[in-house]
Amino acid sequence: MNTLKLKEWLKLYFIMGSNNCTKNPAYILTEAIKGGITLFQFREKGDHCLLGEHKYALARELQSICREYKIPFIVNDDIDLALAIQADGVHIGQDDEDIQKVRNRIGNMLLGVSVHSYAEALSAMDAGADYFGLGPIFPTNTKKDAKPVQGLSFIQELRRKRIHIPIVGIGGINPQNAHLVMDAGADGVSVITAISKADSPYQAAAELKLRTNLDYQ
Ligand code: TZP
Ligand code: MG
Repeated sequence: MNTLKLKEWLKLYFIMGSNNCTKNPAYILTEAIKGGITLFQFREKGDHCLLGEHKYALARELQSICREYKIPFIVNDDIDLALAIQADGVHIGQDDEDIQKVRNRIGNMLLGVSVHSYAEALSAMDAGADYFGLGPIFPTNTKKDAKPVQGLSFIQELRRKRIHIPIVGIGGINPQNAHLVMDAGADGVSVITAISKADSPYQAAAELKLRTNLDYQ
């Protein structure tokens, strides 16, 4: 897909599942969109997550909100779900289905891959990844099996090694530190709790938007 358009989509990348919310997920997503998020990932996993038809129903509900506001809707891990509801893309990690197989299954849909080393980055690119998720950049309590904190250095390393594929940072990102992620060479920031658990998801998204756009002015 068009790289410039993809980079626009990745600027403020909001991720959420029902267990990341203290308020209604549809309300949070709508507020986040009004605040300026540019892409949404449905990530229904971990303790007390929805399964089966309940997961499917929430996916459809959130997807229809994204469609109304023309925000791309990406599904984490669950390729069957993504295909069943014709999502705009999928995001997978290194422990999920083989990247090349996923690419073959999803055709032209957007494919994001989490990478933690230069070697993983090269093979994900070869297998057809459209963008990388790099993290955790800062400490986070949201992902129980997160790898050690990488800080900003891995983003800088990939850029130094002339990896030009779009990159989003993830993990512990908030309005105060988001600009550091952009300065390190990322195209966008991904956040869960900074928006999903904010008193005002609208305001949290708007503040993040302001910070991530600074370097483009
Ligand atoms: N992958 C690496 S860290 C993380 C994921 C899914 C969790 C990010 O959540 P938060 O709340 O934005 O720190
Ligand atoms: Mg995964």
